[in-house]
Amino acid sequence: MRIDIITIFPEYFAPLNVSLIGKAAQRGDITFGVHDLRDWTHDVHHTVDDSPFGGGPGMVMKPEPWGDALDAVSAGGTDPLLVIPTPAGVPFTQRHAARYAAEPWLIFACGRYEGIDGRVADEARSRMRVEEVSIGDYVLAGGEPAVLVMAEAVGRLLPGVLGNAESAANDSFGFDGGSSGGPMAGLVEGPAYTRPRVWRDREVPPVLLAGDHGAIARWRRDMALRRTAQNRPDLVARLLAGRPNQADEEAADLLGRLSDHDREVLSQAGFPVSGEDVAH
Ligand code: JD8
Repeated sequence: MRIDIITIFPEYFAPLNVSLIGKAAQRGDITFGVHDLRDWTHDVHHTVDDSPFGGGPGMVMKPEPWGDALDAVSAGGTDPLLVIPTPAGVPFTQRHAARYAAEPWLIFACGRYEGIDGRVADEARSRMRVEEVSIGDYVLAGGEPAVLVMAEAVGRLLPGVLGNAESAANDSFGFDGGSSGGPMAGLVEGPAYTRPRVWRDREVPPVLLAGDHGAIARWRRDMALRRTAQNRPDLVARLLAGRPNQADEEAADLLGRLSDHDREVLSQAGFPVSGEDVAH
């Protein structure tokens, strides 16, 4: 996979040289190109911003450097997917990460200031696929941190990047690009434990030490259901209701995956799954 990043802070991406993603880049599983937007300015101050038409606070990024930068960077191949982080974008999810991981070439455009002149994305759409995404409902000062987040979420799904001990199949939110995700589909994970068996008078749950893998799997799913109910009631509601704009088959599948035992656990966690289901 090739990932190009256009930014006014190229040094922001030094972290891409370390850990999982760094090793993947060294192995050639991912090829990164980090480009300084100012290379496409022509004035002595390398100006990339100007005051907003219509007034208002802050500055807006000028279209010309962006147009020229995207021309140059996208000229290096065919059919890149341009991803523009913005707080106004669609929520970036594990489903996006899986889909992006199947792309041969991603270009990330990092805005700063109040954002990038709106014509840049529109003009880019005339010659390439463009997606505007947000990594969460909080305000960052620019797109760079969002690109670091997405590069890791995508990079770890590439073949060979995760060690064989790890696998994305058990990811929280579980969507590994398969039909509708792994066993943890729609749930967050429960807690994990390692040695020592006792720490500060706190014991590891005995079920994890007894070697009964069926009981361990059951216990882990119960903990995932309880933690999801506690921390992410929105996910449980989605699981139970399957919101209309969700791919029906995914909702139905997620719902279909709920055993009576699961429903009992959710009911005890305060989620009134339909009475008759729980009874029998
Ligand atoms: C790109 C400029 C800053 C945003 C005025 C603060 C993503 N989840 C997210 N939160 N914030 C961003 C994000 C923020 C950005 C840019 C992404 C480019 N800013 C602007 C609008 C309000 N300043 C993001 N993904």
